[in-house]
Amino acid sequence: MTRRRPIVGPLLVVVAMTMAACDKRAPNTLDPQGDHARHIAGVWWLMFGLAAGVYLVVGGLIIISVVRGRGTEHGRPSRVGDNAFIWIGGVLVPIAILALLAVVTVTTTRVLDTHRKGALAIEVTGKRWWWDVRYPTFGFRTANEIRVPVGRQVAVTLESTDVIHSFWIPQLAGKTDQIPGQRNVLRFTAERAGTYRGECAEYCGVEHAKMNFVVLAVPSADFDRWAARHAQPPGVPEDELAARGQRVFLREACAGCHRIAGTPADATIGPDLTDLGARRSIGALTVPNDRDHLSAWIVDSQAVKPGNLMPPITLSKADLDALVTYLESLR
Ligand code: HEC
Ligand SMILES: [Cu+2]
Repeated sequence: MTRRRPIVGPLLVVVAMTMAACDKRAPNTLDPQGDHARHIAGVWWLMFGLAAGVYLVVGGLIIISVVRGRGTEHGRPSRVGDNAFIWIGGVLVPIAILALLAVVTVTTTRVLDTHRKGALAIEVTGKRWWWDVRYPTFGFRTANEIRVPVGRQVAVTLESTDVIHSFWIPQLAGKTDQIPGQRNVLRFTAERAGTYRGECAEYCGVEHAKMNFVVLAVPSADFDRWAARHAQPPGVPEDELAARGQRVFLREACAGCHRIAGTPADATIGPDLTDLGARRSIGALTVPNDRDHLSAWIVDSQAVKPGNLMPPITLSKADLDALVTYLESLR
């Protein structure tokens, strides 16, 4: 009985993986919601089908040889010549399968690169360890949340200013490297509205695992409304506390690293905070964006995301309170 145990572990892993694949919330490459990911999933299924076919044929032949093999000991001649077997099974069939896959891969790659008319340009720069997002047509930038219109192609220009990152939205598009000094363009169309999780898919340093983002695919009209609103810088805060928070922001080191449109703060070392209040998370999906997490982040982001490039900042309780009120009012 004890000898069977070793199989339990691997079996549990397979069951867990199957369940994870069925979980709609998980970013699943086999649940494509965009043209790019759909084409890739198609190639995957073809490869899987061919591999499964080869497996079954080879497995079947092994079983036949085991069952019938003993008969040949008594001198009965083999019915299939050894040479024909090797030429067909070992040379022709593999060549045919690999040739088919090569053609399908090259054709798919070309389809993925097709530029459609009216595509929306977005520029995403990978940073240690967050994503700078710019909409050149509208002239604004944001971070870690990429809004795209459903049914319209987006052409995402991918760059990096430090190390190599890789941009991956499993349900919408395949991985594309972000390499310093090179611009790669990724084109995809979201087919259905939804929130899709994205990941950095290239190990890039200590906080690689906390370098995530979301793509919010919204109906075209909603996107246009959002874009028009975000093209306007936020006004002067009316609220007394928020106004004090703005003074704190401009007085402290914050303005040396961050940008808030419509204010003198114009640095790009850290994420643009112009629409911070509208963001769902802080620290590239590390913690939810609410007052408590934001305060904790400002005081000591190193405790939240160790090794990230924002230093701890000492503020009085009143200043911190005002600052958080100001930042949460930005949307
Ligand atoms: C030395 C540069 C630097 C200074 C100074 C700095 N930050 Fe940051 N900040 C960063 C970097 C880099 C990140 C991105 C961290 C990450 O996610 O890896 C960041 C992230 C943030 C975020 C999260 C944004 C998001 O969308 O994830 C907030 C909010 C923030 N900073 C506010 C502040 C405030 C307020 C101050 C001043 C009290 C400040 N920062 C000072 C560099 C800086
Ligand atoms: Cu990365």
